[in-house]
Amino acid sequence: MEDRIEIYGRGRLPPRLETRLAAHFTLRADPDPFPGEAWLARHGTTVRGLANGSFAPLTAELMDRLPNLEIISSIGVGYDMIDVAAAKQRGILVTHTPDVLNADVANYALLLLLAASRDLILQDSHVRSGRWASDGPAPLTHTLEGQPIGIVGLGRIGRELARKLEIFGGPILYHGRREQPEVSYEFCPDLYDMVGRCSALILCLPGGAGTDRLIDARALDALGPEGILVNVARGSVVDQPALIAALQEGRLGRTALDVFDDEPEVPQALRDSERVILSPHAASATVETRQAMFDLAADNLIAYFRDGAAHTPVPECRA
Ligand code: NAP
Ligand code: 8YV
Repeated sequence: MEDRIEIYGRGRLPPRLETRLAAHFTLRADPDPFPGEAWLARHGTTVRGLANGSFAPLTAELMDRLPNLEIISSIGVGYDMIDVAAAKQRGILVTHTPDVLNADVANYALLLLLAASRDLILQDSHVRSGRWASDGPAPLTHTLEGQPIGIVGLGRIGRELARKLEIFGGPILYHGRREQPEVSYEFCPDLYDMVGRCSALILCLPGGAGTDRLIDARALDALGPEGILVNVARGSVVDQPALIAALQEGRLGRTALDVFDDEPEVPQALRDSERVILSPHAASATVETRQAMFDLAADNLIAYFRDGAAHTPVPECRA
């Protein structure tokens, strides 16, 4: 029965996922995340599942063109690009890939923090450019040892990161919508108060309407001219123009960014700044973790159509 079910492969799906899906379903792939009329006319009414390999918005309008859609399986833990309320209204289940990427994303946040605090990119260019030989050593940097570090969003990834940050021996503070009594880190209900006490701030919270521009000019000023901002969450949680202004005016020390407002576009001002480390949304991008994400995305579709229940629905879609 399974092999007659049609799955819409939205965006560029990795070969591993395509192969898994093709073994169980009829795959109707379209690399363009906004399918054209010809594709919709051929497949729009027959696809029952969707494997989402795109960061482009998945809107109510698109769902309306897929009237027999039952499940959207997203590759990744963040699902701010999917209109989950619209999906729920239409009886469509949304799943994501939590947990399997916690360690690698936390490791990457740590890597970005260390690289920013020790000016790793500048040290590298100091050697390559010959300035080491001509001018002597690069300027001194600042230590992370004993420094207070703040995390916004102490969830699955944030907690894994906090555990890793313990090696520096400084206080670990966190901000979120609620205190988590089971952890030993200090809860700070006031974001600005916490940021003002930290040498570095790491963002691990979801994107979307509830967190849009949470890190604004006031928060950046509270972090200050020696402060470091690391973002592995979503570009939308930071006021990007305010971030650029704070860097240009010397009101913020360093930033290391894996995510941006309008990916893959990155403003020239960020590209030009020596106090910025840039990364192309790569925090989960190891062979091992991506395989685990692709497999979980496939398993959600397989389990749903075989057993009627997926492994990892998003919280809004849990019974
Ligand atoms: P999670 O377990 O749901 O944790 C998210 C945390 O954010 C929760 O602890 C939540 O705490 C907090 N939060 C939610 N809304 C908030 C708000 N308005 N203000 C402050 N804190 C808020 O999610 P996760 O699995 O750790 O993933 C977190 C995010 O990381 C994803 O949604 C995604 O955007 C991003 N991510 C990025 C990459 C990458 O490649 N760069 C990879 C994976 C994930 P409270 O409920 O207490 O507020
Ligand atoms: C991407 C991420 O999903 O999980 C998330 O929320 O942002 C990343 O892991 C991944 O790059 C897309 O496949």
